[in-house]
Amino acid sequence: MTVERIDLVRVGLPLVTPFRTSFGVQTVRDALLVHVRGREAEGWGECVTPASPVYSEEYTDGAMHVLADELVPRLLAPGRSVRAEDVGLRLAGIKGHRMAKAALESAVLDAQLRAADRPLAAYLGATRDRVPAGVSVGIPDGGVPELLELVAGYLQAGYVRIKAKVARGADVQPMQALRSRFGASLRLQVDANAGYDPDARADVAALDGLDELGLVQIEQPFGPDRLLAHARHAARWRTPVCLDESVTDAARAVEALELRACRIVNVKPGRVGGPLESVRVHDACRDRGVPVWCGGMLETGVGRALNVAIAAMPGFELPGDTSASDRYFAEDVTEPFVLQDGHVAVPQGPGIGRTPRDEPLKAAERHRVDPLGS
Ligand code: OSB
Ligand code: MG
Repeated sequence: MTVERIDLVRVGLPLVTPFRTSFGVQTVRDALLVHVRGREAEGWGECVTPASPVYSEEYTDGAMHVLADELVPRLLAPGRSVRAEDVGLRLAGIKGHRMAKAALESAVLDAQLRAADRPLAAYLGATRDRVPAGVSVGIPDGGVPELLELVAGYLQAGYVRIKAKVARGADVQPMQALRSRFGASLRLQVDANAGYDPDARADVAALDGLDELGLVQIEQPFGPDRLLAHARHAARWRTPVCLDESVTDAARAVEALELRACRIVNVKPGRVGGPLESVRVHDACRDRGVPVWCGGMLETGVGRALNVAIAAMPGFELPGDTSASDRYFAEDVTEPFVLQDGHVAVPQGPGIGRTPRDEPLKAAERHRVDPLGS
């Protein structure tokens, strides 16, 4: 792919429902899109950073800065040619900033595949043309009654499993309420976003209480670096532990599995540094018989298209947070993803198979940077 121009496009999309986790509440998706224009084709990638460094160290202003001042200049120049397969190595001199790197690698990969008229799912070795959709439900301000109502709506819409966010003081009781309202057959899992202390008695008691509820998994109870703490408690629980924040690349996934810190891995292309590292995480887990599923970061249609293609690979044995666009936004920047019979269709067009439309993109645009000054 021969580069001609690149734009970093910051967009703000209001969420249809506020999204509260153990690390705070989001009401707007503050997203950063990377638009690469090459001689042969254009490509899009989404940087999934939140506005503040609350999920990991990364945040959108920082990503914008590191992309504009470090990553883009190392990788691209007008007239220079680049392959997605080389992006990781070429950017390895910059430490961390995986979400920013992932956005760039995704955009280059999209352009490269569009130039070759090849769908991303085929490139990734996907084996499905649609993927089952779960939904991630925040902690509602209205407490248990609002949670029950939200979940009823999602089940009515067809979502095949519910992931509920939990935090100190909003854990066992609301999950028990979901069990009594929707019964033992509800596919229910929880995500703590590292909100618990493995050495605090009250926290461990709450997690032990969740372990009684027949959950599909408990996601990231403790801090990202606490692999041994995860292993210690996972050994006592019957509910499988899944790691999200802890798994920053394929090597870390292998370490977590060898330490028995988890039995399930959440794959997010942003968190692991790109689509190609996501494939390596998938392959490492598959070799070990460990199921993976595709997480989400409230992506617009650009990041969602990547996630849905990734979720179509054979090791993705559990439903992901690959929800339909209307679960997040009244109007997405791309053609929306829709829920059909509990599934979303894997895009079949070249590259990621979705392109931001002019009108909604213009309406959502807040700021634009042209790092090559072209
Ligand atoms: O931990 O999976 C997470 C959203 C933002 C940051 C972290 C997480 C999430 C979600 C939302 O759970 C999943 C989705 O995109 O639907
Ligand atoms: Mg998570």
